[in-house]
Amino acid sequence: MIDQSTFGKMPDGTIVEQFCLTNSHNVSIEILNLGGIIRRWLIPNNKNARTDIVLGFDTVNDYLSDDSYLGALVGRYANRIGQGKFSLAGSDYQTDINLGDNCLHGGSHGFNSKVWQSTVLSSDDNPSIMLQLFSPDGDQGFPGALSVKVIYTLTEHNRLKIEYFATADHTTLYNPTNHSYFNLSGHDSGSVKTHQIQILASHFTPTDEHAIPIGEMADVDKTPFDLRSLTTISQSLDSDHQQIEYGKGLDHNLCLDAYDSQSKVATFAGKAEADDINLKIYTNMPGIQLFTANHFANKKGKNGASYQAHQGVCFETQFYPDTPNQPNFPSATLRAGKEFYSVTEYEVLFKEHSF
Ligand code: FUC
Repeated sequence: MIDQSTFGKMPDGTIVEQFCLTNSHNVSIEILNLGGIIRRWLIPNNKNARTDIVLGFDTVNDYLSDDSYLGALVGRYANRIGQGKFSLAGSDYQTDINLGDNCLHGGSHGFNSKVWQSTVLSSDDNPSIMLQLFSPDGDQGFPGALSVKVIYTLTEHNRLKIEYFATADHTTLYNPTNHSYFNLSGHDSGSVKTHQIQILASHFTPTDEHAIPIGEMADVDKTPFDLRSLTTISQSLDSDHQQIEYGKGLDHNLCLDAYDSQSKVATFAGKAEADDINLKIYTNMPGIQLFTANHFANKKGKNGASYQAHQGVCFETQFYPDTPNQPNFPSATLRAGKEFYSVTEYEVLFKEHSF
């Protein structure tokens, strides 16, 4: 089932629509056509209610004035490009610079801040919507006109399937992701430090102090990035490893060992004994930026919530950061006329409760 309603208005008066996708297990996911933002993700709990497992805001203005990309689709290039410079097919490019000396998440006017064209594809038991956006040649400094499409489907198996499609008229870069912050005890329940994470990655990309990769794919062994078995997040966050000190927490790309979209790449588990809820992630993208909301401080969230550091975790499936300047990283180049496709699925496992 899909309920469509008005969420608010952009400064120029454009209406922002909200689509609430619900399946027969009483799982609901609310998605805005502004930035494809996942605003609420409701899972039935044992208190005769539903837990909202993603951080979000109440108004369009809150989304537009914040720089944390809560729940949003990110593009053209998720994560950083060092100094916003790269060479592609014999030409040099300079993108918009919006974080220090670097380009973050596609520049100042990224896909997260645009109202996408929306179409309901199906409102049955696997409700699905399609969002489309046209990014002109030179948008934020990136080459080629790019047409992008994202399909969100909530399945009967409690998976949110996010499919990304794109084509360009000129060889360009494309690296999309979704920037949801998960907290399995509820968006307003404080720190996720006692949640657990598993990521099937034997390597990570160490960075300089500005989070730009130094080019290495380092072994995770004996580092806070060894999450190959289920690990309590505080173990990594409390480490005095220089990489953790740089970002005041986890803000790193892990290189997935296998990424064929069928195999699970990551698990996020709620607080032991308190939450009987788990998130499993599947993708065909080579990396995951694991980010623990390190800079949050009294951020005014939904329904009067106040978000603090480490109140949510992002699992941003993507190409590695700064790929265009790192010849040994998997390529994010999209050739002119070729079809880009990637898929990420977030599956929530919970005990079914009857209302
Ligand atoms: C993540 C991080 C960044 C940034 C942003 C809001 O993707 O890599 O450091 O703070 O989110």
